[in-house]
Amino acid sequence: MKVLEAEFVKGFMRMADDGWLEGWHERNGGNLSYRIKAEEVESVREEFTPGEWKPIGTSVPVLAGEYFLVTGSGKYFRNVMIKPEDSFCIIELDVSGENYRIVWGLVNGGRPTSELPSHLMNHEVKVLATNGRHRVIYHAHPANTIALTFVLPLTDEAFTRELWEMATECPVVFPDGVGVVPWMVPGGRDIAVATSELMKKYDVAIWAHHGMFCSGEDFDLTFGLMHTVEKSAEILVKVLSMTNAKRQTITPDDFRHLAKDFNVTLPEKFLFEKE
Ligand code: 2HA
Ligand code: ZN
Repeated sequence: MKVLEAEFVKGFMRMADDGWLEGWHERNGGNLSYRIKAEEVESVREEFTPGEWKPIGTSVPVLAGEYFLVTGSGKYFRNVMIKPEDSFCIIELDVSGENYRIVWGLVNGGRPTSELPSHLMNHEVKVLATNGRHRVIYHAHPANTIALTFVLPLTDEAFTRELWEMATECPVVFPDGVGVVPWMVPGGRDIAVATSELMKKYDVAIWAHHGMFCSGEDFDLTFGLMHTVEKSAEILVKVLSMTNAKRQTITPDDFRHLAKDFNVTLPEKFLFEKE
């Protein structure tokens, strides 16, 4: 089968385009990766033309030999639908988990996303934490979430609690909460280490003054997670634009009742009494 005819590739492209349409991918902002299933790799292998091995910039031994769909560095989400083979690629990791090579795509040259270390370190953490269920890592620049990083304390507790309060579905969609990474230089190993540490506990990591990372099992769940967090952030931005004092909200006991009925566990550290 041709790569562009495969369902997993169509799903990847649709998700990228959905993010573009949401306004989360100005210029070359954001990046997306998918850990390809073995049978999916076999279904498109006939089109592979392996390039040179190159260093990843970090070490991900758990992912040795795996294949990933990844957006290209400097490429625009806006172009994924019309120029797919120029905008993303399939990479293969070597047996050490320290090098990759492009086997398909980026036909006009280029390399995988500048955030490849963060993507792969997040994938490695999630393979271990979910027994291989999570396959999608998504990074975008959604404006409301970013705006909140200028006004809320940069703590997991503050962000999780405020986002949960803004929409009843939130504690059900991300019951573990969200993590916050303070401002750091993007693109390197340090921010990748900080993000993947948070991904051991959460499926969402917010990068202060930059954007968000989400992890999930498939394209629908991962896009839906980013969408839910950003919608909640939008509501909080609207509320804070009207007043800095909520007249009423969802209380810690309300959350405990919700948790019981929806069969989720909400960590008590997020259900603190507010001053
Ligand atoms: O340009 O979003 O974080 C891609 C990015 C870098
Ligand atoms: Zn970014």
